[in-house]
Amino acid sequence: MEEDLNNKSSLLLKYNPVYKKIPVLLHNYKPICESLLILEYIDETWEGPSIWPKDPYERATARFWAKFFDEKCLPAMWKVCWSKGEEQEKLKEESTQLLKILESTLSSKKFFGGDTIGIVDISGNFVAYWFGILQELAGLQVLTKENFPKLGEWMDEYLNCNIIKENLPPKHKLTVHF
Ligand SMILES: N[C@@H](CCC(=O)N[C@@H](CS)C(=O)NCC(=O)O)C(=O)O
Repeated sequence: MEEDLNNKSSLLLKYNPVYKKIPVLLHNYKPICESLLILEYIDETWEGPSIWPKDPYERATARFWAKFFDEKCLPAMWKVCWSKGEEQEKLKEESTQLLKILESTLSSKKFFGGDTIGIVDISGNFVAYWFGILQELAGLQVLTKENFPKLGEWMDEYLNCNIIKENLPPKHKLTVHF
C-alpha cells in the first residue's frame, strides 16, 4: 500500500507506532518494521535462494555494509539533494568520501557480495537508482560514471537484473513526485 507521508494512515501509526515510518511488512497481521529487518525476515521465512551469505564472517560483513548504506550514505545523499549553499558543499564532500569507500570496497567484484545480487546490493538500492534521479533534479553531479567507474558498472548490472527492474518505481513517476 502506498502511504501519504504528509497524512499518515491509522494503519501505519498502529503498526509502526515507534518510528511511524515506512516500510512496514505485515505478515499474518504481525508487523515487521525497518527495511533491513524486513529483508532478513523475508529471507528466513520463505524458501528460495538466500540473499544473505551463509558464512558467519561474511554475514557479519554484509550486515556492516548494509548498515553503511542505510545509516551513512542514505542520509547524506538524500540531504545533499535538498540543501543549498555552504551546507550543500559540505554534504557533497561527505557524499563523495562515502562513495569513494564504496568504490574501493566493490573493487573488481560484480556485486558487493560477489557474483550474484545479495543483501548489500539491495541495501544500496537508493544509491543505485533513486539518487541518480534526485541528483539530476537538483542539478548535481556527485555520483558520475567518470568519477566512480566501478560503482557505475555495479549500478548497470544491478538495474539490468530483471527482478530489480520489474519492481522499481518508474523514473517518470519519481520525477513527478520529487
Ligand atoms: N531505517 C528506516 C528508515 C525508513 C524511512 O526513513 N522511511 C521514510 C520514507 S523512505 C519515512 O517513512 N519517512 C516519514 C517520516 O520520517 O516521518 C528503514 O530502513 O526502514
